[in-house]
Amino acid sequence: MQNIRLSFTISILFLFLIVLTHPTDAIVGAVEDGLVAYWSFDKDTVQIAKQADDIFSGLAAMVKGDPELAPAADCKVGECVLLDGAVDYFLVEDSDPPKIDRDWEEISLECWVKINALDDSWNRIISLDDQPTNSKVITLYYDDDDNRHGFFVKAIDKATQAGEHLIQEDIPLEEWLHLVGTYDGSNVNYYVNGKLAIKHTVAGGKIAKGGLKLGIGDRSDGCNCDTIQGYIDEFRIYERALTAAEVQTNMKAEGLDVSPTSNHLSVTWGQIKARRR
Ligand SMILES: [Ca+2]
Ligand SMILES: [Ca+2]
Ligand SMILES: [Ca+2]
Repeated sequence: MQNIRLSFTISILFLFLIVLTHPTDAIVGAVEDGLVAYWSFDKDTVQIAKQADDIFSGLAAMVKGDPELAPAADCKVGECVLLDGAVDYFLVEDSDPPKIDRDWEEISLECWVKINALDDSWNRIISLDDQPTNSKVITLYYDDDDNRHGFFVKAIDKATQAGEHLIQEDIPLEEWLHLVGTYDGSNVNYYVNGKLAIKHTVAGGKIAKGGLKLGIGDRSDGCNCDTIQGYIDEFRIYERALTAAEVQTNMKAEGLDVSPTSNHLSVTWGQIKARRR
């Protein structure tokens, strides 16, 4: 009896050891504090002729044009989407209660992108805006004509001055770039591959609600004038300015935080299962 009890105890200890040393600990999860929505563009979240689902809060991005669901081998984390520069983009209108058309005291936009080719002026990778009014703009964008890329912020009468506040060169082509733009009501930071690439000030305060929509791959009103040719993966939007350290964490992230303190275990365990398929 003593022996059975001892071996039982040892088995339990081994089980604990296995759990503690399990490789899931090695998966870096993206920051969840302030996260509003997250499009992984993994295949189980995309109906390519219809919509792509945000797996964090359930927003739907409606498909416009004919983007493709790209295989994991061509993407950064799981599958992603490929836009051809003609019409293709995703439109997020909103939900009830609103998650997009609301006051943004602070904001961060984050994604992986691989641009295949340049074409004329403004191209919007991600754009939160009130087009066609155009009084509020938050966008990760690039501009071939003027050889620029960066994080553009316009809050009513204060705006980024493209000629001085952005990186004055074309966005690199045919390589995956991790881009993050953060705005805290005055400071605008643009990170490329985990490093602060340029910063400037737009003392515009909050981005106020009213007509705000989200475009992934074009302006929110789908002008077909700011489309991109390339891949987008792992798009996250936050209601606060991420820190430099958090930007680096997110660059290494595959999915969301799986730590026991996470409030979203159901989502994250689902993702782990998805990753192991
Ligand atoms: Ca993905
Ligand atoms: Ca197209
Ligand atoms: Ca150029």
